[in-house]
Amino acid sequence: MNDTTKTTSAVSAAEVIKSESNFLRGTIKESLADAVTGAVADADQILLKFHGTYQQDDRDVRLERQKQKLEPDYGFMIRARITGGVIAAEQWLALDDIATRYAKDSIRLTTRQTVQYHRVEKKDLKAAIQAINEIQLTTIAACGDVNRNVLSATNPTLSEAHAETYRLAGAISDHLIPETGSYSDIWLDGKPLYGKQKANSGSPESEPIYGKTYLPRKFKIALAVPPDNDVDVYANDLGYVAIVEQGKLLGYNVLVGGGMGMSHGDTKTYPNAARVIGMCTPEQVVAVAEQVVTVQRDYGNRQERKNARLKYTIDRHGLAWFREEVERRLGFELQQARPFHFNTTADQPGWRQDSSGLWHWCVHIMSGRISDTGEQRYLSGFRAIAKALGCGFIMTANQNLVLSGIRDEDKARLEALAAEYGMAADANWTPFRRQAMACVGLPTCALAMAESERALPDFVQRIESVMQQCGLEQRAITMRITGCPNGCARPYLAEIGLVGKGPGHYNLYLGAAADGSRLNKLYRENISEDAVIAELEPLLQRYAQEGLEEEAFGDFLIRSQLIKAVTEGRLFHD
Ligand code: SRM
Ligand code: SF4
Repeated sequence: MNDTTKTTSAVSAAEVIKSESNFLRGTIKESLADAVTGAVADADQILLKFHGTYQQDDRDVRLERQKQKLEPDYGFMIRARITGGVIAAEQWLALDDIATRYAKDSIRLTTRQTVQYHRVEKKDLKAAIQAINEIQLTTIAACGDVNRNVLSATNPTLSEAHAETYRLAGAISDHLIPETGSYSDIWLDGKPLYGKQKANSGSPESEPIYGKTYLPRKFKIALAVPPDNDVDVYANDLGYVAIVEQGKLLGYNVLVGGGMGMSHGDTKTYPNAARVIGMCTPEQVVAVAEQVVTVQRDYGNRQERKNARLKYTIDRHGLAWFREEVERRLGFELQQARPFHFNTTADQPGWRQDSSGLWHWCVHIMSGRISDTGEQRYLSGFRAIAKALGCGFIMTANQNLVLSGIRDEDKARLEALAAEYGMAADANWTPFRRQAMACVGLPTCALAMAESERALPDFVQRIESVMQQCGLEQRAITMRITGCPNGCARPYLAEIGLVGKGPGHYNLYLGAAADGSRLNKLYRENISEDAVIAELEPLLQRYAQEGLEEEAFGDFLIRSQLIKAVTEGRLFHD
């Protein structure tokens, strides 16, 4: 594998590439025009991420192609940027059309409220990205060392606080979107990005917030409205938790330094749950985001990418220093944080009614994979529903889809369509199955060490059957699987976390809080799927016998001292 991010010089190679890229242009245009190969130049692979796309190859056929002396089967992953995951039926239909034309009839809902396409050929990349921009969505800064898609508590229509939170998520996203004109030059034939007055390719071009080397590393923001923590706010570099008292939105507690990524065997890397530093008013939310970003821009590690996330910057300098530095730049102090309480990280199943009387229906989708397979025709089904009902579509951070704004008289029609296309199965799913998540992993992810999305159904079925034997089938236990320790399905915040170590082998983490506020702990290392089940069986049996009413599995493991609590949101490997 090509590793252009390692270097022995003062800054990492990625920093040099950014700095010399002319605001992320590099030689992307030339790479796209080169018809001899399905790949792009090495440096352009780094730069393309800022444009929302990754070069990948099909790892299932990698060895075979090597033997045949063929170049890898290259394809591109494209990630859209969709604040809060909220789109209209027409936009869904267009996303569906893009999948059908360019991405092998498959849409993947991600753990950050957006969609990804896989296996897009280089020759189709520009057309696909253009098509996304034509529906007033974009891909800029969906990946790369910038602020990514901003998460917002699922469904803005649920309350006034949800609506305001969604509005603020959009304001943060717009404020932190890169200014570079390279995106419009490369993908949009010079047309401005949606929402921008003009394409910024003027001279001198500038990035007022980021500067020409952007951030040291990716940056993630989420806004939650208690009691739901459906955005997993503690996993983000910057989190906001709405403080609502007597129906009135007072402001947001500000959390910093969350992140999941670590490397096996490297104790200088670790997952972290974000910590509260104070509270701000709704009017201050965007300014706080800007200054948290600029502190990370100026103090983040630009030598070692593995230690470059905000969590490490904060740990090097201290939380108190970080708060003071942010306040100094803001010119005001944050207020004292207020108490809040989360119940769950899960999406509420089935129908939910908003204050205006409209209905919203959550369809749980295994790993967020939307395609037509056998009798389960999710792609066709959502297409039929979008055409018939014109409802809203909301992607959740749990890789599910909420069909939104349904009138009373359309509920039966929607249910009938869902049944017709084999999409109503989740009505009978156990809470455990509904909450289970896996990252994409093989065959597209270059970093996967073990199966994840493709292993999920089997793990779910086997653990579900143990739970059934113990009489636990109605208990909601979170389980998340990733193919490597980067943590894309946030496994370190799951009561049962499985993290790929090698083919067919996983590290087993246990004991996180069901509300997403406490990390789990490494329990067994490098064990097979059979061994995972064998380890879980006695623990689930004891939970069934000794667990208190309403006590979550993770909490039980800690109370009973089967797992020691992880203090201060940190993970220790002792
Ligand atoms: Fe992720 C890298 C997929 C959410 C932490 N992630 C990747 C790449 C792009 C692999 C690569 O760098 O070559 C994966 C592409 C796989 C593929 O074939 O599509 C990938 N990440 C995903 C998605 C699609 C997983 C999913 O199943 O939904 C999620 C897309 C989110 C989005 O729409 O923006 C996704 N990734 C996350 C999350 C969860 C979150 O943000 O809430 C995390 C943990 C939180 C965090 O950032 O700490 C996450 N992804 C990583 C990391 C580790 C970062 C670190 O600090 O060490 C990497 C590797 C890296 O950046 O070097 C990574
Ligand atoms: Fe790939 Fe690892 Fe992320 Fe899974 S957790 S998608 S294997 S980078």
